[in-house]
This record gives sequence, C-alpha cells and structure tokens, in this order.
Amino acid sequence: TRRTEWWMNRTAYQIYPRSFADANGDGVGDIPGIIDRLHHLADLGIGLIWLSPVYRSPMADNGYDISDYQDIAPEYGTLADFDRLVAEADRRDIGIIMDLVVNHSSDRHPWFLEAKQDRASPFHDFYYWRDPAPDGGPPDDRKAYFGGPVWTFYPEVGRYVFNLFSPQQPDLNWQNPALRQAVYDMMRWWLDRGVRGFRMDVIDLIGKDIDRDLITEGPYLHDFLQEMHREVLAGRDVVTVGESWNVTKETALLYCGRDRGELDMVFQFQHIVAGWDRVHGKWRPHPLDLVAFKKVWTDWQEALEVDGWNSLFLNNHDLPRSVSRYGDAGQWRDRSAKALATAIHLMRGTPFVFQGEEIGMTNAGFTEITHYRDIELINMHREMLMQGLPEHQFLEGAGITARDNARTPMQWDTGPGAGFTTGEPWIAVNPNSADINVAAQRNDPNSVLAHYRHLVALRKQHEVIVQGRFVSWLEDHPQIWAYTREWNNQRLSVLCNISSEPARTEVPPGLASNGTCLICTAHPRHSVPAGPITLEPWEAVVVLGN
Ligand code: TEU
Ligand code: CA
Repeated sequence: TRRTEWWMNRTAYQIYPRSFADANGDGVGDIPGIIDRLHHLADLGIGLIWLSPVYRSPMADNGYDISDYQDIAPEYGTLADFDRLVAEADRRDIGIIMDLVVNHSSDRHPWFLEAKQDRASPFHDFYYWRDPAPDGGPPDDRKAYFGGPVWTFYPEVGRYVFNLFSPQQPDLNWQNPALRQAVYDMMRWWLDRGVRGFRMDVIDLIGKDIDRDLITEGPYLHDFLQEMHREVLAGRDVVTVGESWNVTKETALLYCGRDRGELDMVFQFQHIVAGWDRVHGKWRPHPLDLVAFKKVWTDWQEALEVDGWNSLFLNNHDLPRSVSRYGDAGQWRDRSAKALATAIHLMRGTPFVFQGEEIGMTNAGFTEITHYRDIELINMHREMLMQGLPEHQFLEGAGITARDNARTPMQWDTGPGAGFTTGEPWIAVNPNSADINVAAQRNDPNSVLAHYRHLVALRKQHEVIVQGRFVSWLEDHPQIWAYTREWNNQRLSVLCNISSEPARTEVPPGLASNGTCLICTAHPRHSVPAGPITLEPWEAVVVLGN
C-alpha cells in the first residue's frame, strides 16, 4: 500500500462547461453558470473538479482545439470569472483540475497561423511538417482518429502538417524543446492562479515518432513526462491524471509508479473498449459481457495494488451514459444507476462522476444526423457511409455510443430548458428532463442523487475504501459483480446484481460479512452470510464487518 495523499479520499466530478449551466441565456454553458451551481457539488461532497477545456477556442471540438492557452473562451466568461470560480471552489474545499490539451493546438492558434505562413518562423517547428510525396500527394496514407488523412496540405509553405484528430487540431511537435518550454510556462501560470492539477488529454500521444509510425506510448513519452514533472509539478501539491486510450496494465506503472516522477494516476479505457467491435469499433457496440468486463477491472485493481493509482469511471464526455450502455434505462433506471455506481466507487482509485451521472441521466435518444453536434460523429458519418455502411446502421450504433449522448444539457429542473438555459440550448435537452432532474432528487433519500452523495461520503469515512486490499469473487458469475476490500481487520463486502433478473449464488466465506449494512438498494439486509443468496434485479449490497 502507499502513503495517503490529500486527493485520495476525494471523489472527482467532471464538468463539461458547454452543457453544465448557462448563466446568460445564450444557450451555451459558462463559468458564471458553474459558480451558481457549485452548491450542488458541495452538497454531493465532491472534492475535485475536472474542468473540461474553457480556454479560448474556435470550438471545432468543443474546446479540445485551443487557440489561446492563457485566456478563457469569451462564450464561457473571462479570466476574472475563472479566478472567482477557483476561489469559490476553494472555499468549499474543492480543487480544480484543468484539462491540459497539448498533444495538439487549434489551427487558429497564433503559433500555427505563423507556422503555416513561413517555414523560417520559429513556430514552424512547433508542428510536424513533412514534404509531399513525389507525386505531390501526402507523405503516407495514415488515417486520422476523426476520419480523413492525418496530413493536411498548406500551399503557403508547400508542406503537409500532421493531425491525428481533425485538420483543425494540428499536432504539436514535442520534440522541439521550445514547444515544451512554452507548455511548461503555461502550466506554471495556471498553477500560480490556484488550480490544483491537470487532467492531461491523450497524454500517451506526445512521445511519438511520426516517421517510424510510433504514435501511441511513443519512444519519448516518459522522458517528456519526467521533464514536465521536474519543470512544473515537482514540489507542488497537485494531482495529475493522464488520459490514455493505449496504456495497458503492463505499462501503467511507467506513468504513475510513485518513484517515476511522472503522473499520479492514469485514466484508461480498457473496460470500455472491451465492449467494442473488433472491426467497426464503437460504432457497432456489443452488449455487456459482465464476466469479461469484471476481469478488466480486477486486472487493473491487481496491477496497481501496491503502487500507482486507478481512476474509476464509466462515464465521461466521450462516452455514452452508463445507465443506457450498461444498465437498464427503462424499468430499473434508478436501481441500475445505483448498482453501477456502487460497483465502481468502492474500488481502489479515484471515482470520477460525470455531470448528470449523479441523477441517472440517460443517452440522448437522437435518431437523425441533424441532431448531432460532435465533430467526430459528423466526420465518421461521412466516412462510414462512403465505406458502404447503411445510414440506419450507423445511426443505430451512434444512438448507443456517440459522444453527444453525454453532452446534452445538465438537467437541473422541470423547466423548458431543464434549468440549464433560458434560451435555445446549443444541443437538444433530453425529453426526459421532466422526470430526471436535480430538483426532483435533491430531497429524496431514495434518489440516485442521494445514493451518490452516500458513496462520496463513505469514501471519506472509511479508510478501507481508500486503502483496502481488493479481492474479486464469483468471477465467472454472469450477473453478480462481487468483491471485498480488506484493511486493518475490516472487511467491506460488495455485491451487485448487474442484470434485470434475480441473481442466485452461493456466497463463499471469504466474501461473506457480518456487520453493518452500508448500502442495500432493494430491501433491508443486515449481513451477507455465507451460503445461498438471491439478489433482486440490480440490487446492490455493501456490508462493512470482519
Ligand atoms: O479524447 C481522446 C480520444 O482518443 C477520443 O477522441 C476517442 O478516440 C473518442 O472519444 C472515442 O470515441 C480526448 C478528449 O477527451 C476528446 O474529447 C477529444 O476530442 C480528443 O481527446 C482530442 O482532443
Ligand atoms: Ca452562456
């Protein structure tokens, strides 16, 4: 086990500012809106906010395309608003973690505007430029994550620039020390403003060698992260979270091993990708295979048992809503939301709640391409149709896994704009906002919201949740997710039925617990004795004993 850090018993909450709260009625969420709603986070017990990008940006990818790293997007507010947010959050003992998007900038960043005009500019080499192939075409035929080629031609300099996501997001050349210093300066500037750390966007991509096609977890990655740590993070009491779609349990400790001098935790997706199609990826999702899913979680719990740290999540702004994806958004909506949350929150690591998850918000229900706003979806729609995928099939997959499912406005109350806006929202409000909203749940002790409040509080109260050893049980059971945490003669037993049918099993002695029931979502229970048990659909039971 490892030393307890200030952030380890805190639950994090991700705010996607565009969709959280609109204070001025222009249909777009903003920083004053976040400030107005901080009491909601305080009420939940949240200790950290991961703030998705609020920097100045043309918003091709809702802020993951930054044109000024040291200013706030005017539609979100001003630096003064930001400072007020930091102060107001701090007053509630909530630390703000900035989203650090430095694998790429916007194509409107002044660095890029100069780079694309002039090969002799010092900023030209802030990006990866390559000469055309002999026929004038791109240097190679690699494809970008958001569709189309990774190469975009700029006639002004007669060269192609490299972009892993969209042409509006040219990759920054981390091999240039001047670029790295510019990033480190900017990071120090935000830390000096009072932010408590960074969530680092696609961080495993910064160490690439594009000429040898070594992109993910590239050869320079850990040198750069160690340099960043020395230059920016060392000696500051911050928390850093590295987003990586490619980190494996074998490589995780290279990022977050305590003696590595790199990051505090990784934010990885192997449990998500386990449900994707081998060929069509997320556009042809598979139903949940609980046994395989549990195994990924167990593997990660075990891999980071003595060193490193996990992030625990089912939702973020890039993923569908977990109740829709893994739960039962119909009959068992509330109970399935609670069961999924229980299973995730009581593991070892930092839980990340994505706005709206705490009230059981569901997928958007979009059925037409015109409903969507996301650049990834719009580009992939074009691409997949060109490849011959029938549109209805694409839309069906998108209905299950598109990123916009998570980006509909936060549902605050029963009002027409769901309390998110008094104007016309930039993306449609989910029609179920009259049923699912914060106001309806705030004072209801049986609500999903109350359940999240309880989970967040338990992590602060019981060290076994922070530090306890994780042991998985009933690994082959297709419905029940069960594990124990053990710490100082205490045992926390967690059993969740991840299905809409009753689930029967024999509780082995190692999973059994005699003590106080901390959570029981279907009917009162006092313990989990060894022997036969039947869990009701989506029932979650947590007992703390020995
Ligand atoms: O996401 C990384 C990333 O790889 C995703 O784009 C992922 O491929 C996709 O969501 C799967 O559907 C980060 C940000 O979280 C995302 O919002 C940005 O679009 C992306 O980086 C580029 O900055
Ligand atoms: Ca606004």
